[in-house]
Amino acid sequence: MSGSSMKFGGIRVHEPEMGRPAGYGSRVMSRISMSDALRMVGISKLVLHAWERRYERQLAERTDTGRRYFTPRQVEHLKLLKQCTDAGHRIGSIIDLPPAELAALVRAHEKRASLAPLMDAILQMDAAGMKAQLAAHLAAEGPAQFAKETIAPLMREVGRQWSDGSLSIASEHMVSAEVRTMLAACLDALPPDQMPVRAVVSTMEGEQHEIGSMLITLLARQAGIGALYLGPDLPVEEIIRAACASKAGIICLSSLYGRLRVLEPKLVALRSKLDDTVELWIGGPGFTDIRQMDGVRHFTDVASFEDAARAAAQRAQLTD
Ligand code: B12
Repeated sequence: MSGSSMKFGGIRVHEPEMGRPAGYGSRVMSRISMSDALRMVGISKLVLHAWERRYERQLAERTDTGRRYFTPRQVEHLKLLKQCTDAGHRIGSIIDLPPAELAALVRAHEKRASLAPLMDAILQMDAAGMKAQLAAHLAAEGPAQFAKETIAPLMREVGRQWSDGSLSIASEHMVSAEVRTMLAACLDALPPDQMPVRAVVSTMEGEQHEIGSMLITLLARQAGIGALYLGPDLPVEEIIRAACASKAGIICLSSLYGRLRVLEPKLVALRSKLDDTVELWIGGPGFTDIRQMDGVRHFTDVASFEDAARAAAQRAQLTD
């Protein structure tokens, strides 16, 4: 073989000669031998062949003389496939996913694994252990990260185990109560009074899930919006009354269990009774399939909500 060599992950890889056709996805392709690649990924030749045969995929390249080799990118792809199968995903369900989605699956698995001790405490109804672990997460992560990266995935895991019957309703109630208490304390530590824009946050009548709206209240305050948390399950008239009394420029609603045929007419009624200057922001899984409505801003992710909240706070500061 001619061409130069370089180190990649402790393994010597070969740069092809100038003028050779470059492999897929890279202009200058490095070649990693089959044995080095399998060692780096941690799978056997048998497993690789089984994946390729069963799903009719070529996961490696071939030289002109028919020798199989991998590019660094292909090795990274294989590593992700391996990590996902280790995490319990069937290869058939992930083999066609792009690397970014595989990486997201790996991250979600790592998060679940890191929450395992907390889930054990919850399953065993060990209230003291659960509180201590939640407090440690809050201290290490700070309120916003704690809410987004510990509470949200934790509650999803609670929901998953609750619906497959492995976690009791009592355990779910215990963790929900503690999470509410902790989020309320985070809100107390960040009073909305001096913030430039006022908002109210709630859920519509019939929706008892309130942790999503508490989380949103906290993120809004972190972004500089003076958000008032009204509690869940409010009729349209009460939401309007609260928004007027607190001079809110934004009404923010969360839904986890929304039934669209119930939610949509209520949303239409709410919008029609509000002054045009009042913004209506909605988000959460219950609103996923809601049709687009004039004067209703639907957020499909938390990051865009935070951006919008920061922008609204900045606008208000400029006009002050
Ligand atoms: C705790 C809980 C309860 C508690 C709520 C306690 C409380 N005080 O809040 C109680 C016991 C009351 C309850 C009741 C019910 N629940 Co429940 N519950 C849950 C559970 C386990 C956690 C919910 C939670 O707090 N999540 C925390 C939030 C923060 O997580 P999140 O939704 O992922 O939030 C993220 C985004 O959605 C977003 N977001 C949320 N809101 C907003 C708003 C805006 C503006 C934006 C931008 C973003 C945003 O921000 C978060 C950050 O990532 C979920 C499981 C799950 N997968 O969520 C089931 C779940 C929501 N419940 C469910 C069900 C079916 C019910 C009941 C019908 C059960 C029953 N048979 O009685 C009732 C319905 C009650 C009602 N009418 O509302 C289902 C809903 C399925 C569906 N799609 O319809 C779920 C998904 C469980 C499941 N796997 O089946 N529940």
